[in-house]
Amino acid sequence: MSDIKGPVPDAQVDGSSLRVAIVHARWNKTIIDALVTGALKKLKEAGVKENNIVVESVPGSFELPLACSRMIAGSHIQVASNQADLLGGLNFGSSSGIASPRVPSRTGTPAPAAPSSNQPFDAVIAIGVLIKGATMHFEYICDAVSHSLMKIQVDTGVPVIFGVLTALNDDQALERAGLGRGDNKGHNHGEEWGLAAVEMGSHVRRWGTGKFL
Ligand code: RBF
Repeated sequence: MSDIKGPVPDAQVDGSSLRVAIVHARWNKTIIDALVTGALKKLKEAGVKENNIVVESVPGSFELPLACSRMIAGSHIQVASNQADLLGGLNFGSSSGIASPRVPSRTGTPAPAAPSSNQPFDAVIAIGVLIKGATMHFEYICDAVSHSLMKIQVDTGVPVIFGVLTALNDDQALERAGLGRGDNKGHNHGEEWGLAAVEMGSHVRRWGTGKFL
């Protein structure tokens, strides 16, 4: 029987011009590693360049919202400081008082490829694995993290992909990372998160220029 769950893939996703961050928790690391691998696989298949992918980690899922928020802000600061460095490298001063940008020599070594940090993140994938324990921790963290991640994407306009498994037991989590212990290995949802990042990053760029299908 075919699986009716999950999105119908958008055949047009092209990530070749996108910059994407993954931030993952380190609780339940085996499952996390599989999910991150799945997300990376689909990002690369969709054309996202290796040097346009940043991977960071935090202790647990509770730390994911702050990490996403600061990484989005930091990527804008990175762009601004790169632009300032670039302008600083141009000599606009002249003895006549007339600004004259220095023309780079044609005989010198070719300019290096533009650094990937010259654009802010188009999407951030937040990956965590929360597994219910004996206390109320699970409920509080799931609630706080899911609401905060949604708020960050709406407030910043940068897609934040919800890559947080909220499982009632180990097997549920393992199966959602394609690591099921029984006959059913399940499916690695990290793959959908990678594709969702590319699709949403592309949409938001296009919508930002006032272009609609
Ligand atoms: N972090 C996770 O990412 N997944 C978990 O299943 C998880 N369970 C936790 C259970 C308890 C009792 C505690 C105290 C923390 C847990 N954390 C978990 C860590 C949490 O997200 C966070 O890193 C810490 O609370 C420090 O802020």
